[in-house]
Amino acid sequence: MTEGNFVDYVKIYVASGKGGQGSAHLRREKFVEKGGPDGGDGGRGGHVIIRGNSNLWTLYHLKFKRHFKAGHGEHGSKSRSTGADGKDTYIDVPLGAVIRDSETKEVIFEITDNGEEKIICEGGLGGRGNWHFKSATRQTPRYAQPGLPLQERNITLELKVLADVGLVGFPNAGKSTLLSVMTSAKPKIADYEFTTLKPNLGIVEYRDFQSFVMADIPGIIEGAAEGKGLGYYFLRHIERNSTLLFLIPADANDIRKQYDILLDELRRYNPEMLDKDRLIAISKSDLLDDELKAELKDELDKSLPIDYLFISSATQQGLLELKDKLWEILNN
Ligand SMILES: Nc1nc2c(ncn2[C@@H]2O[C@H](COP(=O)(O)OP(=O)(O)OP(=O)(O)O)[C@@H](O)[C@H]2O)c(=O)[nH]1
Ligand SMILES: [Mg+2]
Repeated sequence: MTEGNFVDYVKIYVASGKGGQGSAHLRREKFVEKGGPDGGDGGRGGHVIIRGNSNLWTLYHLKFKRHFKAGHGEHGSKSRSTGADGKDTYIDVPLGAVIRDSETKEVIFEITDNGEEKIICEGGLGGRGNWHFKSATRQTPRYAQPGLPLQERNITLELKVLADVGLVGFPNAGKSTLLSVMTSAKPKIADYEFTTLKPNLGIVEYRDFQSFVMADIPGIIEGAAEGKGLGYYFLRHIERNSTLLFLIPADANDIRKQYDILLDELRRYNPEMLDKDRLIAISKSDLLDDELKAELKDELDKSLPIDYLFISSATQQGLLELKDKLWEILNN
């Protein structure tokens, strides 16, 4: 079974660090009679900070680590020496991550920019050392402030925007194979239906270091919207894709009919799915010889209502053209 890398929802526990305690040290030196207070301040506890990272596309990296704690501030010490601040903990998230309070479900904030940092739990302030409390009437205060306590909470991270291109097709259409040749993702591929059980994401590198994300989901069959096959549950993963790439194999009996069935399942699942940009790729075109291809082309030019192109993951035929076309659609 393929283990999907497509994680768009995680619950985690975060806790900042406690503030360090202020010191109540009294200076004592051999020949100084009243040394006086010289206790330094405690350090601040570490924050837990959420940071946007444009190289991330899913929350997969957070799936197995559920607890994030920052370091505690160190205590102050003699000679007014301030304790070190606790270490901040960073949680990197993809852009478009929405952070909610798990209990109230309220949105706390959203991360939209690369490098953007927001504190989710503030570290406790360090306590002040005793020398701050020295006054005319109290020359040797023997107390200092404790550090402020840590903050903790359970939060939910959710992705709003996941991928740019979602692959749609019947089982065995070659979706996972296409993902494996266009990206570095390594989904399971096999000559039987429902090889893919969980969605997979890959990053398609485009010219000039630009890229877009492609999502491979389990095959859709007629009746998917009513729960047949695996289609229904996974359709939600392409709900957020801006563009849908329909994959229909060159050896399909009726290409137009397959397209109509797929489209109908999407519509029944959620009519808004039809608002997305669409493109058809005729996969496994290496199965056609030139003559067959010309014949099919004549037919498809008449029967298909939207743009299509011939591709083959096996021979790489049409893949550059496909990239260009997708890029053009995504940037319009
Ligand atoms: N000849 C040829 N065969 C292909 C091509 N692409 C995929 N196949 C074969 O088609 C079969 C199905 O490929 P998959 O990529 O697993 O298909 P899928 O759409 O992901 O299937 P599900 O995960 O079951 O929905 C495999 O045997 C592939 O080797 C191609 O370009 N040419
Ligand atoms: Mg597959």
